[in-house]
Amino acid sequence: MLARYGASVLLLLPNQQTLTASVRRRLEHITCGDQVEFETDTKDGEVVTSIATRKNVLQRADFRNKTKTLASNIDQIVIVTAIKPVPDWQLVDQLIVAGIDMGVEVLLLAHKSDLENSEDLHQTHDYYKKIGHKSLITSLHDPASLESLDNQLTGKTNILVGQSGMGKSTLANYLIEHSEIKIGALSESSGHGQHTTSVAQCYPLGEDAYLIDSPGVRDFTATALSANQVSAGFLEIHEAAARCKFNDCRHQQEPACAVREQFEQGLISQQRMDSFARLLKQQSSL
Ligand SMILES: Nc1nc2c(ncn2[C@@H]2O[C@H](COP(=O)(O)OP(=O)(O)OP(=O)(O)O)[C@@H](O)[C@H]2O)c(=O)[nH]1
Ligand SMILES: [Mg+2]
Repeated sequence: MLARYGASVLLLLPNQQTLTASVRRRLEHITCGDQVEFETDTKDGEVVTSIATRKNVLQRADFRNKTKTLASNIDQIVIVTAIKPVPDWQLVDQLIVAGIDMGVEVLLLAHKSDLENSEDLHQTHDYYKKIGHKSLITSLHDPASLESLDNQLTGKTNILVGQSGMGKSTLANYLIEHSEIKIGALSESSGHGQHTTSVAQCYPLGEDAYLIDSPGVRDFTATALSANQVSAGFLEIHEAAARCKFNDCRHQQEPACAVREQFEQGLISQQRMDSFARLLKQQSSL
């Protein structure tokens, strides 16, 4: 029989039922989102026997530069931001780059819009929208916004990603009826999230739709990407770069650089220029 691998030993069946199973030892690299085949063994119960070829994997490099796989077979990366904890836009850009490189859809959320000063957050989202990204303003206190979000997730395997404490599990909890996902309170003193979610977990979300809740990340280093792959993930920079005089322009001091021209005209933000430069540097040192 076929199923999706949820987490630990939970299988999600096409009829949206779940099943616990063990995994054949030689399949130790099974990951959240995998399409698996399983059979019923009279002694061991349900046993996963094979993993289908993955359409894609979301991977990151850990602090030792070892590749860690977060999830597989993703259609859409949903990047959750809020005004609290303070958003790390470089992390957002890294996740966008990873999503574009994987060829999946990217959706940005300006979540907790009920919080004070969320206008600042919305302004940054307006910039991302202007350059061509999908962005939604959501709040737990605004059911219509969550319905709009739900509509964006239909028929896809979605993964919620972002910093700890942004509200990923809260959103997942709302979206998945009867879910028992653990939700943590923001620690009062630091305002940082508590990394409540410790492993990625996949949940059924209606017909042929899934939602993967992932643990919060502090930084996200994609596995080795070329300068071109990084550039392709910055839509506005990539678009302008096509008009630079030099093919290998790094948009620093080179003459006739279309990217710097756009920056000087205020069409590309300082934040994105800095983020782009830092990411290029980071990738070249991997
Ligand atoms: N004001 C407000 N608070 C929210 C909203 N959504 C979530 N929160 C709160 O944000 C805090 C963190 O929520 P979580 O869902 O645990 O965050 P997370 O992103 O899953 O965190 P990790 O699992 O650590 O990655 C909780 O106290 C939630 O109640 C919202 O729309 N508005
Ligand atoms: Mg969580």
